[in-house]
Amino acid sequence: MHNLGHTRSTHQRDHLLHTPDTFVRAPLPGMRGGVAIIHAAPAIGAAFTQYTAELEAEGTLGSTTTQRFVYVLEGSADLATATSFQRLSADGYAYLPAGAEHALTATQTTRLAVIEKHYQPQDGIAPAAILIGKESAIAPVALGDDPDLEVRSLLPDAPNFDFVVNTMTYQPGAALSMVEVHVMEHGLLMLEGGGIYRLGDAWYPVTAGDFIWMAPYCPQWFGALGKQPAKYLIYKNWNRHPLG
Ligand code: UGY
Ligand code: MN
Repeated sequence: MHNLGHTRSTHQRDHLLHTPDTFVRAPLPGMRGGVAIIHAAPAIGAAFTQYTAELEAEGTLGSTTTQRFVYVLEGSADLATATSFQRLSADGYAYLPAGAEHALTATQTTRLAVIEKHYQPQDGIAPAAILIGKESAIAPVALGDDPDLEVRSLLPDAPNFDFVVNTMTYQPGAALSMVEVHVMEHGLLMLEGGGIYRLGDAWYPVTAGDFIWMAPYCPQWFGALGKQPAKYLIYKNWNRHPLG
């Protein structure tokens, strides 16, 4: 049955819900053996770029002059830098500061969440070094006093980072305790489960595989539905004065 033009995807002034049925794939400059689905970019008003890279074995990302954060969604990839060589498997991640020479090569069919952002230097603060980690090795912290809503911070909350990436895991029925309205923007990839996301003045059913961009000040709230936890990977700009 044809979908007759229906989709949950929607693009509004202050948010984008990007669902897999609408993903369009194209290679990025320098990428070999793979394609990218660009979810967020300056073209929608975002101050960062987020894409899913789908690589075949031996596929590689192109180089970048900006900071890059990579999270392995599926498969595995070898990360070679000037001083290290490491295999990243599912839920492994790497932060690469601007200018850090590196090559990331898939060892099998692999999907990566990639975030790139121009670094905003801060007087007297040296940029961060390369960081490699595994999401499942990070100790969770309850958000507020809700034991059913766990946050894992994948990057240190330190002034040499101008963004953070966290995972948030909601037990069924758990929800944000407030509608948030804040200056930071978000890139969000649903990893598991689903629920209802309030964005602006609309409430959307969302599920694993969906991407959401939230502009600065986009009213936002999430409640998890179903019988399994809902989990998402979420980017926000951080640690910088709004005047730059
Ligand atoms: O970090 C955050 O702002 C997070 N609580 N936002 C969200 O989940 N939409
Ligand atoms: Mn938020």
